[in-house]
Amino acid sequence: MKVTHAIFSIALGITSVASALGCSQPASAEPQKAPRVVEIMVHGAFVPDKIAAVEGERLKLRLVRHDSGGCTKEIVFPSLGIRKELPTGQPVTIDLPELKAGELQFECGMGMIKGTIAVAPRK
Ligand SMILES: [Cu+2]
Repeated sequence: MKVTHAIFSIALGITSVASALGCSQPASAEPQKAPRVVEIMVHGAFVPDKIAAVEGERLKLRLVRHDSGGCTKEIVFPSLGIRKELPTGQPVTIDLPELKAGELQFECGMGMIKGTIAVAPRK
């Protein structure tokens, strides 16, 4: 009898743990789409240097620099006030804010190498 009771308690315990885990997912009021990951290779240039996007989209840029020249050691988004160092061989991610329609420029720290994110207006 005692054993039966113990087993029942354990079973009950497992059930409540399982249901607690099931509820641990945060209930978001407005489900946001995960940002789109765009890989950019940096090797004396940004490859690709033209990226197409749509208004309201969120991008996560993943940059890997392969060269070690001074020019590409930084990436700058002048209009967003973003400046990031690009250590050679180390992936760097940049989360961009929701994109506005138009052309978003990015460049190296000296403004010599450039790239563009062309953001098409949403219909
Ligand atoms: Cu440069």
